[in-house]
Amino acid sequence: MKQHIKTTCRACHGGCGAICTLEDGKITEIRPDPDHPLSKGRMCIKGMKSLEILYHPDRLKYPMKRIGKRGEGKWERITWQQAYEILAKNINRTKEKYGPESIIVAQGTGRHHFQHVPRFTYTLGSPNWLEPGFAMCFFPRVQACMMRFGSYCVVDYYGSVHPKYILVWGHNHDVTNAGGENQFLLNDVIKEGTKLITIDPRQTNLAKKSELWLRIRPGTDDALALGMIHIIIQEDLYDHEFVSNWCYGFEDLKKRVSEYTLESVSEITWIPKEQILLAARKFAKNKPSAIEWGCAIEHTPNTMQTVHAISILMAITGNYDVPGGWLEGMGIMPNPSHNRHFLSEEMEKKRLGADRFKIACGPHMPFPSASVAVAYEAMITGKPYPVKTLLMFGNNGLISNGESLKTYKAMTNLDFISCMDLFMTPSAMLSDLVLPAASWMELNEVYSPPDLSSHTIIAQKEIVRIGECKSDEEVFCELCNFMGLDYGAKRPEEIYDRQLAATGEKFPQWKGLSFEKLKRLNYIQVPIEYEKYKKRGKFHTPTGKCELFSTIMEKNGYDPLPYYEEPPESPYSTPQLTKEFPYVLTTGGRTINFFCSEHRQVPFLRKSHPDPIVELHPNTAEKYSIKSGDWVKISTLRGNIIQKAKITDGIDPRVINTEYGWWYPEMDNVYESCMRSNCNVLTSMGEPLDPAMGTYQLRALLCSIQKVE
Ligand SMILES: Nc1nc2c(c(=O)[nH]1)N[C@H]1C(S)=C(S)[C@@H](COP(=O)(O)OP(=O)(O)OC[C@H]3O[C@@H](n4cnc5c(=O)[nH]c(N)nc54)[C@H](O)[C@@H]3O)O[C@H]1N2
Ligand SMILES: Nc1nc2c(c(=O)[nH]1)N[C@H]1C(S)=C(S)[C@@H](COP(=O)(O)OP(=O)(O)OC[C@H]3O[C@@H](n4cnc5c(=O)[nH]c(N)nc54)[C@H](O)[C@@H]3O)O[C@H]1N2
Ligand code: SF4
Ligand SMILES: [Mo]
Repeated sequence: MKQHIKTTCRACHGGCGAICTLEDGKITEIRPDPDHPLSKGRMCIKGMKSLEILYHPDRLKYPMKRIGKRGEGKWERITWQQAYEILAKNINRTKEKYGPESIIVAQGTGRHHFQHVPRFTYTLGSPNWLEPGFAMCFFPRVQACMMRFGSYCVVDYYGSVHPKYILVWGHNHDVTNAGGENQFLLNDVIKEGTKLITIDPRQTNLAKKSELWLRIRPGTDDALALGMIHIIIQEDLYDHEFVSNWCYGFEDLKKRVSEYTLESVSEITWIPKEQILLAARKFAKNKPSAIEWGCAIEHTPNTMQTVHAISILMAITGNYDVPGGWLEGMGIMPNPSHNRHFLSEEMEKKRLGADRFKIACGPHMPFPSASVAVAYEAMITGKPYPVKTLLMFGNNGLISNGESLKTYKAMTNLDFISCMDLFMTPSAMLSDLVLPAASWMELNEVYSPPDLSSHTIIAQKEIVRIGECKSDEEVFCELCNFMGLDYGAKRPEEIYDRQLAATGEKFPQWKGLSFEKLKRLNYIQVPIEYEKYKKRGKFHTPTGKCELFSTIMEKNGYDPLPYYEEPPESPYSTPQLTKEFPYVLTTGGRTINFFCSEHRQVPFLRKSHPDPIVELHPNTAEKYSIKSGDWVKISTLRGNIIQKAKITDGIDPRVINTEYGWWYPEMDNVYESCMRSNCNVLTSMGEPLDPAMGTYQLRALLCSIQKVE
């Protein structure tokens, strides 16, 4: 008998509605759900091809312990009971010998278990959970919005009014679809007349669809944003009503941006003056407008101020929480408790990075994590204290952390590493224990999109299970219960029920909501309201205003107003390096086939994108006799890799772009697999780091190229 089960794809950050056909205990088809309120009958290729993930012969199916040398690839199948015994023994040994802070729990980018990792870490007694994104991805944007508006906000694709213009800023949204379903919503509004202005060193498809493409020098986005604010104030294009009634610190801002003249900004960013003027005017004069921003603006040591500057553009143009602008969420569902009460004040202060990066790691911030750069340094040096145990849940740090050679050295120094994943990744290969993780068709979860600004709750459903895989949430519950720790739930569904009960308390129409009920309904929504600050009479900030001058930054010892800082490795800050490394490197620039370091082993996805691609301009290629399809060696001060050339005039002749996330599942040798084409061999986790966030340098570095003969 065939059953058609509605659920939610989570093969990326997003949540597209999917219908899975179940026949004789096997899923035989995945198709888009036409009734889904957000994706409305669309899915991308990764979602559609997820059966190749689910039933892949190389899926990890059982817990396994290492029996050979680290990285040698010799494993023995064990039971979950034995796996929990090994975990408990190593966790307890580390705690007794070095203290709980010596244990690090690492996860990856915004997956289903994101909020459960801090809960698990704090239940173990350690303050140190981390994610290779976080300070490098999304969290700076979240923090900037929290400090400015008291809430995170997203582009409003959801009401009847659409943005007139969207500034697509360091974001390749119709490929990377930050919230998954958003790629479709963006393309819907474009069809209905929304115009784009794209700020990107590469001429992406969105840049081609744009009225204006600003080919920015990597790492100079803060200067451009400050320059645009300056133009908008100077030409009196700002929203007087919003600024005078609702903003704090306008005069200070005005003074600060006066330093950023059109001439100087054009020189810094390599963007012609007339284009900067046009972009500022079009954006400010057309209301409503919005900004779609991506992680490209969060990969330099001046990340926090860059993100601050860009978010100010939304504030002074009065585009906050208006139809077709940036939407403040309805707060439909609270996060699960993080069990933070298990951490003493002293332990909070011990979080790696807490003393330096107050906004990302500070003991008094609402959602702090440990600093990746500080944690990996501690694994090598034992300072400020020894780090001995690394528990990874959906994290392929060898590929996604900066400076892979350093990550490798740090990991090989550890006493114990466990890794829970779908596949035997390079990071899993270096571990002592591997645990099989469930994919999106195999687990129960509640998810509330759009991310952090939500008005929808969606149920993800366990339909099948491969081997003995489990969801990360189940492992957290079971392991803590096995160890006699008070996790606060025997099963993850108890936690979801509590979150959904809180939804029912806030929105009476959903009183009595439970996970079982949500599963039957598939999704629920609440109506969107706009200009909520007017009804409240205030913003949720210390001054009650929209803070152009951030009192939280000031209180923590940082500049309350944004400023530009030249990238630490650049033609201007380190001219002595340009002889050996003449090009500006950027990394990332993702593709639709792969999500971060995933999917290189999925046949359909790999076949249509078999090799890592480095993009360079025809004039640059000609200098080195490089033709399209040639292998190119790319080098920086940290190391070198090879990727295949794509020659395009959609990039500045002085700029090189490498793809991110590459390793070769077909190779047995860990080192070779993760060092040959992984762009993080080129990047840096060293100083300087962003003073507020601890962000390191994944983009805007100097490199050289050479044809591989
Ligand atoms: N140079 C450079 N480096 C970058 C970036 C860049 O643009 N340039 N981007 C950065 C950004 S923005 C981010 S967010 C990080 C991302 O870094 P990560 O999130 O660490 O990404 P991955 O390397 O893909 O590792 C995630 C692993 O989780 C596994 N996985 C998937 N689903 C599950 C699950 O449900 N449970 C478990 N246990 N495992 C699962 C996948 O198979 C994969 O091996 O990388 C950062 N690194
Ligand atoms: N298909 C797919 N989807 C994904 C991912 C994936 O790997 N694959 N990764 C997920 C993750 S973790 C994240 S964070 C998001 C990331 O998604 P995006 O935020 O879109 O990140 P990227 O594609 O790395 O970079 C976006 C654009 O920024 C440009 N860029 C590079 N350097 C600069 C710069 O200095 N300034 C400016 N203004 N632009 C620059 C690049 O050319 C690129 O076109 O996507 C998520 N979704
Ligand atoms: S965009 Fe993301 S959520 Fe949507 S189908 Fe693709 S992978 Fe799945
Ligand atoms: Mo990310």
